Amino acid sequence: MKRISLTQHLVEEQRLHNSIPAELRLLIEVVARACKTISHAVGKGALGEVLGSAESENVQGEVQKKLDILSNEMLLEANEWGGHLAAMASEEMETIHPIPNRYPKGEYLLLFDPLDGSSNIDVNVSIGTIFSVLKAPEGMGEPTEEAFLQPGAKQVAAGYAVYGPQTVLVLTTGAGVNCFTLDREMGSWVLTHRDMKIPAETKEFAINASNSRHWHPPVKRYIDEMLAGETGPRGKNFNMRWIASMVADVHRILNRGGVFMYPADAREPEKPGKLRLMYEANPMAFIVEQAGGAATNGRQRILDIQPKKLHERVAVFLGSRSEVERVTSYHFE
Ligand code: P6P
Repeated sequence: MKRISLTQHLVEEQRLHNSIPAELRLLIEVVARACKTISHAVGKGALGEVLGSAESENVQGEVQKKLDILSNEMLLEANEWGGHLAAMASEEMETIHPIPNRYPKGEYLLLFDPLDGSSNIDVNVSIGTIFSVLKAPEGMGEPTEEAFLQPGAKQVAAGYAVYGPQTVLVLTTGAGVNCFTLDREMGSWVLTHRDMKIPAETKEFAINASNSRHWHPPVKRYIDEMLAGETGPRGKNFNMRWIASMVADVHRILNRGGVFMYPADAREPEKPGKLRLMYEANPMAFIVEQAGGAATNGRQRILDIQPKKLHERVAVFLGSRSEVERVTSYHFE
């Protein structure tokens, strides 16, 4: 079958679904190009003098890796001159980043986790970039943080790159999910998986089991039933995977099914979970739903959550629809 490039795909999507206006297509192509440069930097590893800590902390209070900062700068520089954005927001920056006045401004807001899975960088385990695109509110003057605080259902595009054995880019603009593989010799993104669908049933779950003594009862019940295997209430055996890079776990689930969980737990009752709503949970929830899966915080659809703060956290249950519905139902019993 003749393979097509990201550009040809986006043009065809615009023709078929009228879902990718020219400015959004430019935005996606610019982000995709930035992911290529991040992939190149990540791929150098120790040879690129980019491993290790940057001796600084981000707004999350996490020690930043050099590559966290480098990836963030690559995305800022790639996106600020194009005229397609009003502002950007990143896990690595406390406040929003308005487009500098020397450049034209557009109607989109771009949010990203420039390098997700940082604890895996120095040990050569897959990491990635997650991004989310919103439209700036009508009549917005100077961009404000409030302009970003839209429910995930308002996203016009979302995607992630995985920097692993292959470098892949997974993308949705609301008309299904497509996956592109980086052809390193040509330097181009090639469509390799069209209209991905998550299997409704699965035998695999992903959770950091070292937190199990802190889990709330619905999660404990759900996991214990799976651990009981074929002689237990589920009547089948399950397998577990935890890569500690959300992009890698979600990509596996997109390909072969599964359920990914980062629940709230008893350690910090006021903390609703570890993952961030705006640039981790929302883009992944959009992609997962577009692939026929489901994504909740244990009680409601993630895409329906009204954000209150840019860096707010949320509990995440996402993946094969039947499993997400089951574990969510346990939260109401
Ligand atoms: P833990 C990476 O830091 C991340 O934000 C996600 O990519 C990943 O799923 C999770 O945190 C891993 O968390 O507590 O298992 O290290």
